[in-house]
Amino acid sequence: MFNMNSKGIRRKKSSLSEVKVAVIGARGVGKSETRYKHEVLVDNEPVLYEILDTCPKNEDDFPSPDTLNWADGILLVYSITDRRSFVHVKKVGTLLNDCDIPLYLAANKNDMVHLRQVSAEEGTILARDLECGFSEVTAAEQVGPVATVFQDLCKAVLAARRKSKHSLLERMLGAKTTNIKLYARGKSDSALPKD
Ligand SMILES: Nc1nc2c(ncn2[C@@H]2O[C@H](COP(=O)(O)OP(=O)(O)OP(=O)(O)O)[C@@H](O)[C@H]2O)c(=O)[nH]1
Ligand SMILES: [Mg+2]
Repeated sequence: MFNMNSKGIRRKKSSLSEVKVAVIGARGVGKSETRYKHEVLVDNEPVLYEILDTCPKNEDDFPSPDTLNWADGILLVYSITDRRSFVHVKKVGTLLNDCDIPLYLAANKNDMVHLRQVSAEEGTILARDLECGFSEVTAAEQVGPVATVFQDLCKAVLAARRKSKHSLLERMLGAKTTNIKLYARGKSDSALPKD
């Protein structure tokens, strides 16, 4: 019921936003390096995220329906030193674009510029096509930029949640008045004493 945050402050677990992130990418791009921390602040509110570190067996592996069902957001990772890993996330990202699931594109191994096969511009263009955030990081060395990646993705997930809640409310309020009356009668009926 209670959780301790990094500052040791006790709080109700229910007050925490939880975001599930699946990390998708070709083999060896550095996905497993992103697991160092599980809490970020979004608009000064702590958000706890759970990470699913996937491990594709084949190059053409697409995330499973179970993974997609589970995830609130997807972090697509490629390595700037591996063009095939870029082609992979491009393919997966393009297919996921119809699913309405928030994405973030991270280009890893930014320390290996001498072995660069994918330019920053290509990453920027793909992220623009996918309408998602993008940054180049060095997951193995830099903690801050990776935290920012999760922060941005969590922000996108929370915004998408608010939007779907809002459109649900709009649909409900926009429903026929008869439905609302029925609902109101149902409520008051059930509130009446039984005898
Ligand atoms: N130079 C450099 N190496 C990195 C970076 N991130 C990860 N690596 C190295 O890349 C290799 C693969 O990293 P992993 O995190 O195991 O990659 P993965 O995507 O989880 O790979 P699979 O689990 O096989 O799909 C390891 O040797 C890491 O140390 C980075 O930012 N820079
Ligand atoms: Mg791994």
